[in-house]
Amino acid sequence: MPETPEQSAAARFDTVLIANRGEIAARIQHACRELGLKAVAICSEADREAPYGSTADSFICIGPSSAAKSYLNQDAILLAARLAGAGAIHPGYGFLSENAAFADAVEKAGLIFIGPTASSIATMGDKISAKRAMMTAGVPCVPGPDTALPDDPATIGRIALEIGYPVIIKAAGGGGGRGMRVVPKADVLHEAIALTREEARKAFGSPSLYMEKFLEHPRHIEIQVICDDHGNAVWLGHRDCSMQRRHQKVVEEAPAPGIAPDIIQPVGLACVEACLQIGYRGVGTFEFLYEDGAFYFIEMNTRLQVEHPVTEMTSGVDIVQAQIRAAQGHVLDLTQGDVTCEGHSFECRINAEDPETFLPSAGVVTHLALPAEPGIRVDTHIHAGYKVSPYYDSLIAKLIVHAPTRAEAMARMREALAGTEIEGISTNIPFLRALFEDDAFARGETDIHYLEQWLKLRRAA
Ligand code: MV4
Repeated sequence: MPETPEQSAAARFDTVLIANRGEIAARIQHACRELGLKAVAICSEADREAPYGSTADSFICIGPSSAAKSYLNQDAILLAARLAGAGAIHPGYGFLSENAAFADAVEKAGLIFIGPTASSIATMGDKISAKRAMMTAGVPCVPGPDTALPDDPATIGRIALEIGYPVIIKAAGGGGGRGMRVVPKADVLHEAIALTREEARKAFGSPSLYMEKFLEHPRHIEIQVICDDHGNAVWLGHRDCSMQRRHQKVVEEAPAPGIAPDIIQPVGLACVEACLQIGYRGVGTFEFLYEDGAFYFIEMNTRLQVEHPVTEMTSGVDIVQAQIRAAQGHVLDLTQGDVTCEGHSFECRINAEDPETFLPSAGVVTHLALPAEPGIRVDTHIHAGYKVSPYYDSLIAKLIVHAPTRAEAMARMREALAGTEIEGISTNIPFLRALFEDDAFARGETDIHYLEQWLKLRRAA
């Protein structure tokens, strides 16, 4: 007799090892506790004093401060999971979260990887196979072939002419802004191909490249999905993540301003259809460029993302809990008709960095005050006396606000930023305060280049 979905779910796991650090380790631990699951925290030597270590059911130091020897050490993490009796591993974001070999090793060790299958991760990790899967599923993509560029220069030249200059050359193994080169016109095409191929070979171990139309002033819009193991998938709305510097997002918001529900709706449904076609499980994000009223798929992220809270605020869905429940084998407890978008949400990433040079700033937090008014959420692992380590990402807190309208949410973020005091280290708070006074941003008139241009003008002034 086949098990019902609920029967198969019951036995899957009751203890989760959180293979991450910082704010997301704390966030995942909260979700585990609320689901009645035990949480195992791990740390490197630099994170021995991490506050979420003392609130976890077990806390295991797995290696030295260098991430390569700790948070990226697959064997050490699997050993810790075995020692602590964990039945599942949550990878968070970064580190091993999109490593297909790790997802495979977790499953081979008899544990559940809280994420999609290794095969889904591998398909989306190869940006050409990802694009092919999306085109097959009817997701709108950037003009250009869903196959690798051949070696023959004449054929490459014809492909570029057919797309129309400017084009962009991207490495199949790249993503997130790595391994790409814009080609403005034909006379520099072959040089650009040769350089990008060599970089790709070195950085990703594969010379495979593809070509797209280069969009000059798009916005970065993404769609959040959640899927179960039983053929159910929903999209939870969209976010605008255009406010970025050097491919690092700084401010995110939901919903994306100025995008009418009826133009995003078919895109969201196409994402859901793609999930069903590829047998996707858990949470995922479809990244799009949006220009002149049209959406163009660029990449899919197969992990929980830093900016998931803005979608939690507008949809009311706890995305981390939903992700863990999907990994347990539960049937998704919401249908597309249940999903709503209420009000507006912003997230500011608070980084320990010099506000002018953007160099990481390590040291002890000597004073900390955080806002706690209604409509304000702070996701952080730091406290007064916390030592910010130079070893890892500089993200130390996320300030998240929710209000009925975008203008009210902006005002609430100004209040939240005014109520945030961090001393002892430098942070980007002064810069975020200035950004939330910017008129064009307030009007929603930004694209992926806006922040870098704004910084340039500010420096010149
Ligand atoms: C593009 C593009 C313009 N046209 N593709 C950068 C990150 C990676 N996810 C894809 N990226 C881009 N792909 C085409 N066909 C411009 C970018 C891009 C970008 C995209 C999203 C957010 C910020 C960006 C900053 C610079 C370039």
